[in-house]
Amino acid sequence: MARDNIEEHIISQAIISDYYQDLLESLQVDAAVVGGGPSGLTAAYLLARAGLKTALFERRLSLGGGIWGGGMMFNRLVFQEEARSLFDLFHIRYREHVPGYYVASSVETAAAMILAVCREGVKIFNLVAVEDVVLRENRVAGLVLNWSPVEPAGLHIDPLAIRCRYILDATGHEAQVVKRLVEKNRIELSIPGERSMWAARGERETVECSGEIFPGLYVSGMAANAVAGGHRMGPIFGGMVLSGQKVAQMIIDRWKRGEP
Ligand code: 48F
Repeated sequence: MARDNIEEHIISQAIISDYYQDLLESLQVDAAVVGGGPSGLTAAYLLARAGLKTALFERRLSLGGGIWGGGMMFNRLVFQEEARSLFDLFHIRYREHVPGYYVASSVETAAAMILAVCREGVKIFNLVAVEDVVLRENRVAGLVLNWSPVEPAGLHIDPLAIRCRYILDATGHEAQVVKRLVEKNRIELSIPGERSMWAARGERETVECSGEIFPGLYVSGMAANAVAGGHRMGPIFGGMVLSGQKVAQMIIDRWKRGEP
């Protein structure tokens, strides 16, 4: 193709048709992950790898959530022995700082996890915010979506919705999906938010508290911590990836049993 023969409208056509094909295919999925931080990325990767049709919605431009910032902008993160196999699974390089404490680049961690999720076939929708859930009887049955700039701009624009069998709230300490469900439906569930820092406890609580919180709705990572009132843990990320793994396995087992 000659360089002076590039048609702008064909470029637009390629982008629009490719994106909309993904969007149309994602109107009904098995699993919808809300939030592209470490727990959401881990869960999305494992769900797609197990064969579930999986979509991930992230309201920011880039995926990765709190990974990029490392600790106080030092672009490194730490994880512990229990999480090593997951860092290996994503082909992330690391070194043992002292026995039991592993350190990795936060940039490499984010990049490796994002690439793995893309390559596993997860449909990714960044710049899309989850506003609400779709309800059927006493369970969640879908997500209500809008472009993320709509809400901050105060625009009165109705959302679109998709159907899904299982939803994962991996929105970090805001626990946005659970909060919306509780507020809108006057559900008796208090969301205390995270406690002050205690790394050992926070790491344990995050994994313990990850699971199904309402029929069809799961929480992981800092969202699980916020819902249960667990301690924050700072820039140690083992609990985040282990929490995503735990929830993914719960959903995969249920899906394999053919349960809604
Ligand atoms: O906060 P985030 O990284 O969640 P996480 O997986 O990991 C927490 C750690 O990063 C860190 C930590 C160390 O262990 O404590 O904080 O629990 O990622 C949450 C993502 O969800 C997106 C948000 O932009 C972020 O990238 N998000 C939040 N609300 C919405 C959303 C929403 N309503 N719709 C779509 N995405």
